[in-house]
Amino acid sequence: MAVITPLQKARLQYAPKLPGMLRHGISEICVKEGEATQSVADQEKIHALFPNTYGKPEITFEKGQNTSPAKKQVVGVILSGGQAPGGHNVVCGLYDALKATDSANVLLGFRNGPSGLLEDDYIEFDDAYIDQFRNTGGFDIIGSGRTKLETEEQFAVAAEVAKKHGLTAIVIIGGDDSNTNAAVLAEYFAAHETGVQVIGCPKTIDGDLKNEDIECSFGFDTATKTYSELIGNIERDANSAKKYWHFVKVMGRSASHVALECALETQPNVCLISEEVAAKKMSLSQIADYIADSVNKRADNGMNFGVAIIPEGVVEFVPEFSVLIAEINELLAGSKADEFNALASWKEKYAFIENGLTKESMAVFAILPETIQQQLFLERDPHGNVQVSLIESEKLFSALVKAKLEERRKAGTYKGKFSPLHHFFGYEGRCAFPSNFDADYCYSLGYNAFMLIQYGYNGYLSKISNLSKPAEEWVAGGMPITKMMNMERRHGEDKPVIRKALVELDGKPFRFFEANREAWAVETAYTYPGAIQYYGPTEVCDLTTRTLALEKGE
Ligand code: FBP
Repeated sequence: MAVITPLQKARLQYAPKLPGMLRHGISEICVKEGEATQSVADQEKIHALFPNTYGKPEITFEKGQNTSPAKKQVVGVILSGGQAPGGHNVVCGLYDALKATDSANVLLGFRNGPSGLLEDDYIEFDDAYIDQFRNTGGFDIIGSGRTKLETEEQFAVAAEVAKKHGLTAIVIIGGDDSNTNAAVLAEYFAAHETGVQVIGCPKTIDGDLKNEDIECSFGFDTATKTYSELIGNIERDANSAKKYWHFVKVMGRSASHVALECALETQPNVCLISEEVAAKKMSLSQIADYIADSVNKRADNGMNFGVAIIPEGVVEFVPEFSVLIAEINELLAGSKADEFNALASWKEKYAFIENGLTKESMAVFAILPETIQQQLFLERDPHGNVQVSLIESEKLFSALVKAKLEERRKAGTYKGKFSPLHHFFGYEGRCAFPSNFDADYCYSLGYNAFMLIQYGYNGYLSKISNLSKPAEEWVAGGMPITKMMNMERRHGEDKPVIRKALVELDGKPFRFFEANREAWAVETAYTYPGAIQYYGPTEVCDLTTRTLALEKGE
């Protein structure tokens, strides 16, 4: 029998807060339909691809007589993609609403992501099973996976499985790609008159599934608070020992929302923002100089320590580095990889590389530390491409900075000491106990998803808004997923996809950071957010992110 820690036990008892309008009991929730919607771009193309689910109205729930038709519901739920704190509460909220409506309703959980639906691998939830997972982190309630539901064949299998169980709806808890696929599946089900509805829920710690309708994805709050706690602790250690420069890489795949939020929470000396690197077309050398300037100025003031935050995806945003990666992929395509691997020494391999790269890319390659150079040729994905996300960019930048400082030392402009340490925070935050915000938000998303099902909606994303206010004032409803879509080039084809949100350089969170970073680069302006608090005053326990507060003008 697994040991349950005191915090875990206490969290199992926590009653998540619902939006005020969902607190009256299921029989007193009515729906208000808004205007018909349009996709954010490429309206004609998206309409043509989604003839049955396009243009539907936005939904808001209100207090009033529940007018949904009585119908036994058999709902399937899937957790898709990377873990994000709060996923269990989405399932719990969905289960509670479904059972509160009719105890004969059934919730099935398909195991290990979308593949569970295709393989008909599922469990049927009951109170005893669900109760163990309330307010806990992780996706281990049913597991998650990254199989994509995107082909007609897969949809046909999904329809068969749905028919076998008499499913009335499927809830897909996922990021932008998974919810794009949810929209395509919803359209397929509608076109084939299966009677199965599909509802999505916005998940990802990366924070890149947001738009004018979705204020934030769940998990971002807890993950960034967890990383910020750790970064704050490191800052305090740095400021105590005064001898190390810490280079901290944080997850977030492409977008820098996680890095930016952590910077707003902890006020480090440096934080790179990939979107800015791309906009300014910064080279590796320019980025290294930018960091070295902070190291240099602080050393001039007797502070040979500091903290720099590096977003996971930054190297892909450095134009010259992207070209280098593309050339390496080309250089090792097909049988050329075997030829390269057969070479016995790094010296021979280096000559092969020198021969195959353009002069410009070779110049970029040449300034990389040897460990990173070798990493570029070791870590390949199943298609043979360099796995950029595995590049230890925190080590790359500290090595480049070191080289810059040596040049400055020779020129007599730097006299400090530089001892770098490296960290990568990602998995540490993805399964943390959800903050009260994520526990409440996720439970509400799941509860609300069931209301959308009960009222017969298909192809909608569960939407809870007004999130910077107390939960009582949150607004519950739904938005057609097609509203968030545009056409993008993917694998050589134009595809309808939910537009991914990168950090906006004219947005309030970045602007705030930009206005303060020069001072933070030189001073020691660290802030220490501390651990997530679950019990205590609301101003400590129910804090949302700085990003959300700034976006909302608070
Ligand atoms: P999702 O987009 O599926 O939410 O995953 C986000 C993420 O945590 C990224 O931040 C990270 O780059 C990636 O997953 C890591 O994936 P994996 O766990 O498969 O290594």
